[in-house]
Amino acid sequence: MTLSRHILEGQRRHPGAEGELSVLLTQLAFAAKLFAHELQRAALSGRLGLSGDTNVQGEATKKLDIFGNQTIIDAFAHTELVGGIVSEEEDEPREMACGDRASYLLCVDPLDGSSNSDVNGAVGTIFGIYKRSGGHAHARTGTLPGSGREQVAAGYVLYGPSTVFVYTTGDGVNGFTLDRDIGEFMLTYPAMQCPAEGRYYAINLTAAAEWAPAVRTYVRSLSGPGGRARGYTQRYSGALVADVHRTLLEGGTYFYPADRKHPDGKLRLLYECAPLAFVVEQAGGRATTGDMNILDVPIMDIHQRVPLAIGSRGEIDRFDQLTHVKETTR
Ligand code: AFP
Repeated sequence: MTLSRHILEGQRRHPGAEGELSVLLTQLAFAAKLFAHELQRAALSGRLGLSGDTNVQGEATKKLDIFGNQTIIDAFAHTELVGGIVSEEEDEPREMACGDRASYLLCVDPLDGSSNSDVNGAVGTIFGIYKRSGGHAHARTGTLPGSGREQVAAGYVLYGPSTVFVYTTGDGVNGFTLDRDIGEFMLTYPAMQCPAEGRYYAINLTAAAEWAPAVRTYVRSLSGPGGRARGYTQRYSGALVADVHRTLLEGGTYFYPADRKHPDGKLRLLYECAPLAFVVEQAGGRATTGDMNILDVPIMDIHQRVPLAIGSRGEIDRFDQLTHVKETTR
């Protein structure tokens, strides 16, 4: 089963569909193939290292950040598929030429985990897709969506030993591995289900002293000798996509809580947390800020940050019980 056929069969289950979302997803897969090819060659073609610029969030950008961003933009130029692109690498939504007639808004982190790129570690691309809504806050992007619940599709690409494309359109989650010999993504992870419990937890412990007490208590319950006795073990790759992919397949949790340096959390809602929350929820897991479901967080700004705990339902439920907070929606 190729990705293209899978997308087409999904489209046929929606009789009113005009096929634009299908082409959009196929273009994302095309961009992923280009990016995978470039990542493989980056050390040889001189594309490793810093670009010399900083992005809107004050982070030093890598040459590959810029390549990844441009690859996505080029994949949608003149397609009339997306009115605009919200990207980690763009200060403002990038309005697309000929985007006036487009039906969709694309939110993307082209290169997640860029610090891994110089050491040949796993990196990713994350995407969330919304129907363009009325209003003209931005001519081609429309007004911002209300929350991540409005996503019509989302997914990620993991560039590791192999390249894996995982997506949902709200009808379950499926994963595809790139067969480089034939240039096609093939279905290798059908109907992905996040186990209800898991023994892996992924977290950067260096800011532990600055977390809210409930977060500290929960992580201590996983990380001390008691946690080890119950089979918990830590994995942290430095790339959200890689850690969430493991969590999806094997269960467990990924956390990035608020700390002094990141009072609202570090990760971005529109192109990191909300897309992954949609995927994980569709696979039976959950994602929370600690006091509300990530998919219900009102979107106020394109580069908005939120604290994130994401993964197995049982683990996230336990985390919520500890934080004594009730979610509005589960
Ligand atoms: P970039 O997308 O800017 O490379 O950031 C990576 C990331 O957002 C996420 O993928 C990692 O899990 C997290 O940051 C790592 O951050 P720390 O280095 O603070 O643990």
